Amino acid sequence: MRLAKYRSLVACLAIAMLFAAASEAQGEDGHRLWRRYDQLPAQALTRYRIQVSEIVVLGKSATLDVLRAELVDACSGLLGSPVPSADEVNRDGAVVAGTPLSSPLIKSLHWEAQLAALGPEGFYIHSVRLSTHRAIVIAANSELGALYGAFHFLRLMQTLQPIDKLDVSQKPRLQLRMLDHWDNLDGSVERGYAGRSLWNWSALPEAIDPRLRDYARANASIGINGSLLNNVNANAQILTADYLRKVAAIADVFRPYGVRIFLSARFSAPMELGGLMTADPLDPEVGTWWKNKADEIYKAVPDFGGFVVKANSEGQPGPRTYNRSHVDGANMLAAALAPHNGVVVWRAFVYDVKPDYDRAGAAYENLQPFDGKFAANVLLQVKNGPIDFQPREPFHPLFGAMPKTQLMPEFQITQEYLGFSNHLIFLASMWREVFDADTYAKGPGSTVAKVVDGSLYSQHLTGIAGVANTGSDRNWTGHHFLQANWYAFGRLAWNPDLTSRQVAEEWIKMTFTHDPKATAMIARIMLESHEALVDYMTPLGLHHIMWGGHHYGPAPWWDTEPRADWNPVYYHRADEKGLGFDRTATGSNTLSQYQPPVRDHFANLTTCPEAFLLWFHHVPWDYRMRSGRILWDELALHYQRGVDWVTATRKEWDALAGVIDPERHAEVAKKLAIQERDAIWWRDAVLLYFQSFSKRPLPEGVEKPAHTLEEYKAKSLAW
Ligand code: GCV
Repeated sequence: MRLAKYRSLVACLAIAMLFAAASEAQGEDGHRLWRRYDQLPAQALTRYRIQVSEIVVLGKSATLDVLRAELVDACSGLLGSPVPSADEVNRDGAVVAGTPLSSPLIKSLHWEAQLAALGPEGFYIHSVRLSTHRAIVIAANSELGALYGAFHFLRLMQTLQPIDKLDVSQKPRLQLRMLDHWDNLDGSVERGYAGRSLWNWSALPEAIDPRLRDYARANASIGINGSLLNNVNANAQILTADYLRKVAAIADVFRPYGVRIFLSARFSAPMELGGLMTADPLDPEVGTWWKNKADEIYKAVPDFGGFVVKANSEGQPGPRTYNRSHVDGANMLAAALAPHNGVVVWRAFVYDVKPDYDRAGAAYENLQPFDGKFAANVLLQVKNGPIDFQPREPFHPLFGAMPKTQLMPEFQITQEYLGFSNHLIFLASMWREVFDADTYAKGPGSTVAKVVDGSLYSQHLTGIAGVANTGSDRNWTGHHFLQANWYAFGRLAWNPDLTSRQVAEEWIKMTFTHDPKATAMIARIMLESHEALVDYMTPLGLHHIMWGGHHYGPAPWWDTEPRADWNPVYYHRADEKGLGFDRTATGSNTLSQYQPPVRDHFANLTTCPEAFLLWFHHVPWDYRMRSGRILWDELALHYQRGVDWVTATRKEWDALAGVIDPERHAEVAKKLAIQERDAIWWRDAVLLYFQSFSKRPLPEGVEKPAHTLEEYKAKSLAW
């Protein structure tokens, strides 16, 4: 007892010193993400200080240590006074966290029934009395579950929720929630706009960058439990013994936070590394090579998650190189990983050029015939839409067409086609559209969310991947607001039913401000941002009209890429008659890949949502839209509306000076200026170009372009 008191006194002093040092040292550079544990507003402090007085995390393990430290640091910071760690419940306001195994206090509560339903990662938070004292208990079946519970509890405080009568049970809806890093071994990041790779390969395994821990901690705080370290355009070197030592060092840092490592496997690795003459998946030597490689990996990284494979896509090798099928390839790798409980994430992003083909139908054609053929530890990873992470796409037809296959959506958090890290856009709204889309695969209500969370077809293994937007930039994502997309991805992966508003408001309060007016204004900006970006980039179902290669800025005229389907002209099909890609029965008919109610809905011009009009139809310039305006006028007004939104947002943001700290305020303001410049560029360049087909004047209310079409065509990235 005395020892316990002494320890808690020492802990108090240490925290007080830490706390003083921290508040001095913190600059507002965004590095702390949404885990800013600064003192909460006065109105919350009084009650929270009574409700939270000490932290009781019993037991010792890497995860329990992390859990204890997080609760102590966070509560001390949020309450503005030291909250000590204790070995027993000494007073009212104890926060007790752990599992029945790690904590006799939790075991004594006999919560077997409550915990039974929570699975390995869920948590139960309940206000109770322990040894006559009021306490909040965060209990779980695993230490990781308790850590997730602790982060949830902290989120409640950070967002000023009541914590007096807690009774919260949660478990993730999707099992594998992973960030995919398209990081190359030379430190560059494919489609990365926030600096270099976070993994410093040349310094590993000896030197561990503290950011690795920060990264794992941020992920754990939003429930992300997997990280693909290397680009899917893979370099086989990652599988060499040298690199596996480096990978193991990263895994050691991530492990306490429950983040498991995945690697992109280059399909031809048995030839490149093993000296085999072939990588044919049905060749026994090849199978053995992968089996041995899997064994070697699991020796170095016992909790390795598995392989992600981009096969026979954009020049990557794959089973089809040897006249074998995707199933042959995926199942061969699955067999190598199965003894270790590893999984294969096989990507459905496969598209071969054929005469008259429509890229939007390619993944379905390549993969759908294999429904029901993949091994039990294979997940088929399907991009949200059928083309490639456009500002808006209809949902991918595969979600409604593979009932016997474990499907896993792939979202892109990094903004390859969405203005890099220069444009403020909150992607939760876009992802909600995808989750909520009804595939009709098993009648009405068969939403994408229900397909991928396993509830529609009792899918055994579930998951979701987001292509990361993180990098070595101090603020992680290159733009303070784009941290919200990392946050939103994790939150929606945990619970795909959360509303965009809920996620936005949580994030704002944790990251920027508790000021109600400012929160409301920022939330509105975030919630409107996706529609606005679609307006100034690709309204009414237009898609892929960006510059070739880098995909930044408008270039609807672009037609010099070696593949037809990398050129904007392939997608918009503008001519003197009209605009858009006919994917109905009179055109490519890839609309037939959707279930009949969806197909009919999109095929009929009167029911097709205007947001997808030009995705599915080639529409005359003078077609009457629902507004009564003709297509050309409506299109032009969408572009103008997008620009107007950015202009208005800049003003609103300026008005928040004084509410937001000056450093982040100024940095966001600079990015908004770029966004406005780009929105104008988009409007003017695209409208001038399409005007050369429509031959119609700009409608009233649309500003005249400042340059000629030729000047826009000649423009490089630096305008
Ligand atoms: C990693 C698009 C991107 C590529 C990316 C590819 C993929 O084509 O432009 O950079 O490659 O998608 O998802 O594999």
